[in-house]
Amino acid sequence: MTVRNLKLIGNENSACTRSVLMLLKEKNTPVEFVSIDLGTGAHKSDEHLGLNPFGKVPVLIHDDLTLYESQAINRYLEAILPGTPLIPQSLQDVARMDQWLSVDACYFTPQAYTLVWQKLFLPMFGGQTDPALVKEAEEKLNVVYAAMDHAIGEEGQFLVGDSLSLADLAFVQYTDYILKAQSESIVFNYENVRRWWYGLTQRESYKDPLSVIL
Ligand SMILES: N[C@@H](CCC(=O)N[C@@H](CS)C(=O)NCC(=O)O)C(=O)O
Repeated sequence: MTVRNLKLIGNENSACTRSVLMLLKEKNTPVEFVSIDLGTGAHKSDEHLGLNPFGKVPVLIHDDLTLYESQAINRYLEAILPGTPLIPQSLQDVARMDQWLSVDACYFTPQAYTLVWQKLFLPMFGGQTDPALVKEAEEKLNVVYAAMDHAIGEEGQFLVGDSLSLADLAFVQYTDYILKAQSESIVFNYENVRRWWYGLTQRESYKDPLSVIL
């Protein structure tokens, strides 16, 4: 079964958008893509706020469904698309995956966003990095990466079980930005996280997520 008429509204450089594109690439599913210019504030227009009242990307439109929040989008796409499953089989592993998705939403992405904004983007817009905010975010992210290191384990390649799941997709893109923001020590302090990262970066879905765009 091929699923057509998927439309994704996002930005090519947005971590949350890329997480969805990565899933689509894992499923070899093409998508119509509408690029929103975050620099000009197009995501705060009345038109976009009508799709996502929080003024963020990405947004998925499929038939009658308009859906925001990248992890909700990924779960929906996982449910409707054929291909290798990205949800584990055992109930215990599903519970572990859900735990990591919650860690992502509560402890990881908000801190990663602060760190990346402060170190990478604010200076581009002429602002000044606040070292105290960076320090706090790095300390909190250290706790997350230490927990991830433990979950991956000495032989492991993935956060849950022995195959890629939605949990891995939730952490890849902001890890990329954390590395670009030159906070690599908080990622690479951890041997198992380092192996996890290098494994994921070998995947076509990481190397070329934009190739699913029609
Ligand atoms: N929890 C949301 C976060 C969405 C989000 O923060 N998107 C960013 C791009 S990664 C955005 O739209 N930033 C623009 C802004 O905050 O003004 C998700 O996973 O979709």
